[in-house]
This record gives sequence, C-alpha cells and structure tokens, in this order.
Amino acid sequence: MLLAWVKKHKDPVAIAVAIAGIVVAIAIYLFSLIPTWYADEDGDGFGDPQVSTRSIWQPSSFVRNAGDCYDSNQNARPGVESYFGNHRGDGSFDYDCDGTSAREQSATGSCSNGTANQGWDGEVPACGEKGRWLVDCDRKVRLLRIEIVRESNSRIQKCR
Ligand SMILES: [Ca+2]
Ligand SMILES: [Ca+2]
Repeated sequence: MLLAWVKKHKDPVAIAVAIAGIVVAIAIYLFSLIPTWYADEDGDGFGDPQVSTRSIWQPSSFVRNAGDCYDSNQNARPGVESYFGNHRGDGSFDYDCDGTSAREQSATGSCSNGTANQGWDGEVPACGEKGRWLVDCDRKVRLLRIEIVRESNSRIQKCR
C-alpha cells in the first residue's frame, strides 16, 4: 500500500513527510507499551497512584498496581480485614482502602432477664475513641427489690 502511494506521488517532500508520520506513529505506539510503575514506599505491594514513572524495567520500590490509599503504613492496603484502634497516620481509619472508616462494633448492648446482649453501653464511640462495653447484667437484691446491675468495661472502637 505504501509502495503504491510512493509510485503515485513522486514528490520527495511528500514522501519524506509521510515516512516521518509513520515513524512518529510507531514511536508513539512503542511508548504506549512501556509500563507505568507506582511508588510503594511502605512495601505492602500496593502502589501510590499519585507517584508514578514509566520504565521497561521495574524500578526499585515501585510496583505495577496503583491500589494503595495510604503509602506510609503497610497495614493500610486493599483487602485488609483487621480493625485498628489508632488512625493509619493521616487521621483516617480507612485501612482497607474502600473509602470509608467502618466500625468494628456498632451494636448497643442491653439486659434482658439478667442476661447481657453484649454491645456498647451507651453511645457508640467514634473510631479510636473509648467507650463502655456492656459485658454482664447481674440481678442483685437491694432494699428488698431486685435490681439489674450493668457491668461494663472500657474498650476502644476499632475501625478499618
Ligand atoms: Ca504501598
Ligand atoms: Ca475502609
């Protein structure tokens, strides 16, 4: 096809321009094949989408994926299932990189017939905050009346 076009157009400038265009198109295509690498400062295997470079070979401390939401804490990465009582380093508790800080426990406790349904005793605390956790409900006789005494302990709300 190119040969037919050259035979038809005998203008050397037009031929040179056409060849230059083909060379540029090939260069652009070859450049698009060079992979993008993302910085992985915390070494958790997930890269920072804000810090990237292109290279044929893998640069040190760079990875192919850009899934890290906080690249200064290796506990913060996609797929993390643990909950944490301290923020990851930037004030956020979104350890699993899903865009939200999910609380480990959000149920409130209650007593029924002297038995505790465990949960927060009072307001559900925010991530990293302390709250009271209902662990037991005892029946005690006081002044000839049976009272339910709630037993709770201190607990930190963990999140991910
Ligand atoms: Ca990382
Ligand atoms: Ca999350």
